[in-house]
Amino acid sequence: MGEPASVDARADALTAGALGGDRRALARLLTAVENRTALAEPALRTLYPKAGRAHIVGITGPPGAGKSTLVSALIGELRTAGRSVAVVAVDPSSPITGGALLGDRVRMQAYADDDDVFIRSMAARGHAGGLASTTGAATAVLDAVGFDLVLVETVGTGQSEVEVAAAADTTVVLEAPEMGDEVQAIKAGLLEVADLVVVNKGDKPGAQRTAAQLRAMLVATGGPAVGRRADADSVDRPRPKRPEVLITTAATGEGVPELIAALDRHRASIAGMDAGPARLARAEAQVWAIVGDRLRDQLHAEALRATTKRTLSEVAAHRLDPYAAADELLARVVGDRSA
Ligand SMILES: Nc1nc2c(ncn2[C@@H]2O[C@H](COP(=O)(O)OP(=O)(O)O)[C@@H](O)[C@H]2O)c(=O)[nH]1
Ligand SMILES: [Mg+2]
Repeated sequence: MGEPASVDARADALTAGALGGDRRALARLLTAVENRTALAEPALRTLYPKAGRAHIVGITGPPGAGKSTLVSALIGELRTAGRSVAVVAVDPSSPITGGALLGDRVRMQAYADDDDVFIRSMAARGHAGGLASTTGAATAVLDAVGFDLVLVETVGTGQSEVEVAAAADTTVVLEAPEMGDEVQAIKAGLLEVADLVVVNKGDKPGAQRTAAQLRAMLVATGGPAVGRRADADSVDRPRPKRPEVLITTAATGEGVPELIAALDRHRASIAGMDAGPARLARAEAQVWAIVGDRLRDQLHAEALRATTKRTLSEVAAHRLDPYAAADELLARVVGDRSA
């Protein structure tokens, strides 16, 4: 009988469910946000004002450093302290078939019955340039429904860690001893986004030495500093001081309470910075993504579709440069709106 529920009504139902602790509703909301379906907008409009209380922690580093193991150890320690925690695992491969994630799943089964733990994987694929906004929207949802901490695990092998750093209040860069030259190469880029540097696998020989090297590197470069990133085309993140270098053994939990204390200290150091650089960067990523979506929608709407296509064809044929084309398209939309 009756009409199918409107998008707004369905969004309201899911939002109310998620806020009331219904984990399936929460999962469906996150799917809507990740896929940017029509449900996402009304849901985020309701949820966004309720967010802003959680501590969003990004955990990045090379594959195999022990990020997932550390996340698991952090969950255990946080739960012992009575704090609720959500995890967003950004996996570059498919979220369903990713081998590493399967291992994570098994590991996380321990929390299957704990309502104060929520684990979600998200595919990084297909989000070029949009990872920060998608992650930002997902963490806003988890924040709004009341998790104390939201951990975002992401493989630090390229641009993704910079994007995820934009979505976090505190970014932890994880390293492991004896990871060779490959790590050297990754390090410089990764260290730039670090608020805390953690050498995991403290049980292995070389952990102390790796930590000492990292401290030396951070001293030599003066540590990440405000405005240091040369390619910064978005708001810079705060760099109140050189990142601490800690050692953990995620496999046994050693050093994990100290890591939590360091996370709390970092959080305290940025507290009150409601519109501080990290949050501005996150806001910027989300808003620009929506501005882009809105522009695209308008340019592909009935009235403009044909001219948009023609302009794009002109660029494809090299009769028009992309900048001139962008100006033309913008002028059409702005003209369209002000009419
Ligand atoms: N010896 C040792 N191994 C660890 C430690 N933490 C993680 N590992 C192992 O390192 C491997 C990669 O861990 P994983 O958490 O999947 O790394 P990720 O790719 O960074 O998420 C696994 O075999 C873990 O068991 C640790 O503290 N000590
Ligand atoms: Mg992992």
